[in-house]
Amino acid sequence: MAGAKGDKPAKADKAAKVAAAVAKSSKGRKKETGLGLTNTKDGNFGEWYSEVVTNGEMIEYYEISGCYILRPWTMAIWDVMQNFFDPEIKKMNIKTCYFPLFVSNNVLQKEKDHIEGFAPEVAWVTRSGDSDLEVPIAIRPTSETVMYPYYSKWIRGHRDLPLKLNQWCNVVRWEFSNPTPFIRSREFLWQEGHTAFATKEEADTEVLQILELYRRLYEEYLAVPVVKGQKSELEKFAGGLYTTSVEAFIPNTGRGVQGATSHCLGQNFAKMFEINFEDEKGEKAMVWQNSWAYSTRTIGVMVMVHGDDKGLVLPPKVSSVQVIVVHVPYKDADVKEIINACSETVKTLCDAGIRAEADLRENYSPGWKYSHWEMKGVPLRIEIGPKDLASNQVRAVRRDKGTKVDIPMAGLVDSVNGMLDDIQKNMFEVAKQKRDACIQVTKTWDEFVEALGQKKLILAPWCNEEEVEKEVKAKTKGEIGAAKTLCSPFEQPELPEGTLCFASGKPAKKWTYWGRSY
Ligand code: 87F
Repeated sequence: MAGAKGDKPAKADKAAKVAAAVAKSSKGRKKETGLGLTNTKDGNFGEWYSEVVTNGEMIEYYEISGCYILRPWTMAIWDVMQNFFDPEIKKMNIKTCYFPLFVSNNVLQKEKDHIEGFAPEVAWVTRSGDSDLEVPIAIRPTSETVMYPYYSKWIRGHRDLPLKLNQWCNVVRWEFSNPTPFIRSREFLWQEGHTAFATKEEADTEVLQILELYRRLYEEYLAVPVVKGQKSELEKFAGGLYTTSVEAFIPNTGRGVQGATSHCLGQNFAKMFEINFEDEKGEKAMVWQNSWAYSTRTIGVMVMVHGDDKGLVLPPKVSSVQVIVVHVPYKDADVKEIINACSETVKTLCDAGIRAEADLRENYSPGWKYSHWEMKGVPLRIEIGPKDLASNQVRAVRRDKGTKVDIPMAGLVDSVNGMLDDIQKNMFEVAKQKRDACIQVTKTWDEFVEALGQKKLILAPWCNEEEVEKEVKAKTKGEIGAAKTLCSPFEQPELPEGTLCFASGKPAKKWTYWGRSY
């Protein structure tokens, strides 16, 4: 991935920054590090991203390349998403399970045709202690081959169907290109759903139900606009029948990013793993299968879309702290009284179900705390000083817009709830406007090449031929990666008779999004 920071945090940079900040600190407080980011989102996106996730305390870099420590600030977001998604799939009668991390070579190879392209990414355990294992054991890169032998065993008759399982787990894919926290890491967390049905219709219906949950996860929780659509034959999961996805876009880099996928596997795996059942007529039939997943990549997309030059900007719905209360002590003021007011405020908010905390540390100045919590992306800051106390109000500052308002203590909960709702809405609207401003309709090859150079999200009429997509890929191959199809949106603009494919000049079959991607 071009334009994104690779492996190592710029340690030297960081040390220099801290030293400079300490030197600048007029009050000479040792801990005053000035905090700000050294890179801007527009200036050097890759370095900016790396700084945002580390300074925001989401990620710590680890000594093994491509592996990252997910800190509590990250896991709290993951928890909120899981607390939305898991009950939704349970309503669909999907059950939780857990299969082992390891796969034998034998079983992994069963999926040979489909695993072929992925083989270089499979990690193996070859030794225990000093002795070599008799046969190496693979670490799951995904769990089709782990699970489906047991689907074959468990499914006998039509009464065993549907079989609908989901597991929350880690997987390992030994990527070699440009590791990036959340977006491309060698180990990541995800949920993987694997379902089997008696009919294709049931499978088709579920594919879209799950995709809609993924859309809601992005749009309602992460405030990131996505496009629902179908992958091309070249970009779909080769083991399946068809792949649907939600696609996000990062305006700063001009790259699309596959947000989550929901596949209809058809009967390919049923054939390979002999997942058969006796139908109602007593005849032998093969199951229809789906698989679907979203991963910790979702969090990286959210950071890239919303973050700014002050750091993270978290949507209220997923932020582990929605309101940070900071006391502003003035000389001669009654500090105790201010601190009490802060604690009272936090209690009032927490009692109303708002995730609020106070930062009452005395060895940091209010200014330092403001930048600290801005860096961590907390949606709303409440400041309380002597003047606020006197007039029975607090000062509220929004992370998304930076706007400040005084709100009366009476009715605080309603005001804060209103502001949090508005921040959530506004973040989505702003992200959508920025995304939409990048969409470029192109009808000819020349327009396409120009738009690609301008980092656009391209919507073009296409003949839907695999050879043509391969040609486009080959012709746009460059240092920063080739253009490919992202998806054909389910919501198709009108395609008038006689519209031609932008690339081949043949009759166009559908509108498709194209671009570089992560
Ligand atoms: C890497 C190594 C080995 C992707 C891999 O999308 C195998 C694979 O099968 C592999 N990378 N895939 C495709 C995964 C398909 C599918 N699996 C279940 C999903 C959703 C969850």
